[in-house]
Amino acid sequence: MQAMAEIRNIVILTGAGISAESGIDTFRDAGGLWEQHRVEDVATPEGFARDPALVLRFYDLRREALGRVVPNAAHAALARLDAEWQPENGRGDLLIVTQNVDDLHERAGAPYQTRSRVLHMHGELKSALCLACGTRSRWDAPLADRPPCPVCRAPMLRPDVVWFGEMPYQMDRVYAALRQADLFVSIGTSGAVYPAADFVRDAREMGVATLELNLERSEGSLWFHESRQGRAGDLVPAWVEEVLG
Ligand code: BJW
Repeated sequence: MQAMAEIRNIVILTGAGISAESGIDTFRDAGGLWEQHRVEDVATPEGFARDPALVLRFYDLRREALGRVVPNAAHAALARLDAEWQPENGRGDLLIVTQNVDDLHERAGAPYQTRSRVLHMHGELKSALCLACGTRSRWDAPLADRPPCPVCRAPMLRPDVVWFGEMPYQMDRVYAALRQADLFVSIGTSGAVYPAADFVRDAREMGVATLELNLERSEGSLWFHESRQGRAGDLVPAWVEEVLG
């Protein structure tokens, strides 16, 4: 692993494991969301076409649950890193790419809309996508009662999240950041879903140092230069302390 002093640009990928200690279910762990629901029913465009009411309710419940959880020590540590790791402080660039649709990275740091260094590649619970006009709108209310789009008024809003078979958001920006990176860190993700699962191999091909922080060894662990096992709430603050030195 590269010496910390040589690291300027950092790309961090987060997954459901970083929000687990806040009380948000992961997908593939025991008792996770995919044990409670069939993926094909709630996380594919085909499932939505078959039974929109089921899918809208699934996401309404998860959006509502966000009001009952708060960011944990891992989100707080990344927010601190984000605040301090700035080119003008003699550090470098930072991009937090999250697969999570929750808003805990934002709530751990500066207020919504001012956060440009957190990228939600799988969309956000607090956003709605209009199937009629394509507008993405900030959204805090239920969608199951088919409210009208704030722009075109068509009652055709869906959760603004990325389902299987759909293209994740802002991939060009992710790959551009990886090309400039000195360090890629993956936190709390199983490495079971692509293209995020490939970032570690993409990074290595570009000569970027790679580090995994996860509760247990993941499907991608063997690809990382270093893999540390433990709870995100312990590992992430310790790693941020190391980096900020
Ligand atoms: C802790 C912890 C604690 C617990 N502390 N850790 C190549 C091969 C095969 C298939 C494909 C392929 N490329 C594409 C595909 C198809 C498909 C795919 O990946 N299928 C797989 C089943 C193999 N991918 C797609 O369709 C994607 N689109 C796409 O590829 O478009 C074409 C394209 C090509 C090239 C470039 C770009 C695009 C779209 C994928 C969309 C995924 N959507 C979901 C739902 C989002 C909305 C929602 O939230 O409902 O995204 S599925 C779900 O999985 C969600 C997550 O973001 C994602 C990843 O899950 P994550 O975060 O890793 O959670 P878990 O539960 O799996 O793991 C949690 C981890 O945390 C575990 O390891 C625990 O140990 C750990 N943990 N507690 C630290 N306290």
